[in-house]
Amino acid sequence: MGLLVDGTWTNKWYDTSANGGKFIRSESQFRNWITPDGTAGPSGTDGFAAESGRYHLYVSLACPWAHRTLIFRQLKGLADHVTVSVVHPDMLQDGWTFEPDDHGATGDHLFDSAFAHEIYTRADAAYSGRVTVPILWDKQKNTIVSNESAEIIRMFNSAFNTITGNTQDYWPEELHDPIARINDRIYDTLNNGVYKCGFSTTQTAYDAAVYPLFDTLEWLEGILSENRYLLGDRLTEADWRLFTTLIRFDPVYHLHFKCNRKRLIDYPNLWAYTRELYQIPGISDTVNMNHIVRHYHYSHDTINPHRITPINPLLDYWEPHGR
Ligand SMILES: N[C@@H](CCC(=O)N[C@@H](CS)C(=O)NCC(=O)O)C(=O)O
Repeated sequence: MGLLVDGTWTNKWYDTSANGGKFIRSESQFRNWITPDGTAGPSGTDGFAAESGRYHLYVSLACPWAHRTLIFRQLKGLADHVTVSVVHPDMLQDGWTFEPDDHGATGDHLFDSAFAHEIYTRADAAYSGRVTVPILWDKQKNTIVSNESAEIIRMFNSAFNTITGNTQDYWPEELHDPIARINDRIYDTLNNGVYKCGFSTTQTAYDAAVYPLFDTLEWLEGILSENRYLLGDRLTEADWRLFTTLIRFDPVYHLHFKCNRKRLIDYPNLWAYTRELYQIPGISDTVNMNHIVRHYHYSHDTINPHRITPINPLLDYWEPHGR
């Protein structure tokens, strides 16, 4: 596990000692946007027009942030337009690697690189920072468009609509404010909250993360007892951002990250809602439990030094959801 410093790979894990044992996620640095005509988006520069076959996604099937982008690629009919490479689930001293496996790791289809950090230095030879997935690559400009999943899903939501004919909108104008509000709480206490629990290195930091996490789950259980989806009858990006954390909750976060006050299946509405989203056509293909369970338990040796991968709880995601 490590990061790039001035373009050189350095094997260093997150240093929590400066922050009272708290895990603080760094900001993504590549923030350009694909737009229908190549004009600049809310950040970054112009020149990234939506075109079939031009862009490539680098993902880990284990990673909840990368998972969002795969879901939007699926939902928005982009599978024939945006190509994908999948990293190996074990993230060790070299970071993410392109070692293929029998469970979905593909190698690097574009450059046959050994390591994901090579993709970052290809875009910026002096890059300093973490080497994270997802990475959205532009084959034409030979650079990274974006490494921020929250923004990649917004691009996928609308930039390619005229190419695909798919106008399904998961970020509808009239719901921008309520979606942003619910995303903020879910990001802080749940999507990132599970990491804050798991990566904390003091009791105080863990306590500060774990109670708000379960308060949020209780709150969401209440919302979903009245609403079909988070914002009412309409499925939005907020649901998909929540889904990638929920699907990992019982197999990984409950045990490995010590989020163990309750399991997902102890919340009848959240559990049925997770199954409903899982059963939407194309979504189950984006969920790879082998990579999910393997990655966390095998990679984080500060949490699980013997790298023993536990057996999975028996969960039936295909059980009728009744919603
Ligand atoms: N803000 C980024 C976060 C991505 C992220 O942290 N990905 C994790 C995998 S789940 C990663 O690649 N971590 C490697 C590292 O931190 O060194 C996003 O949402 O795209």
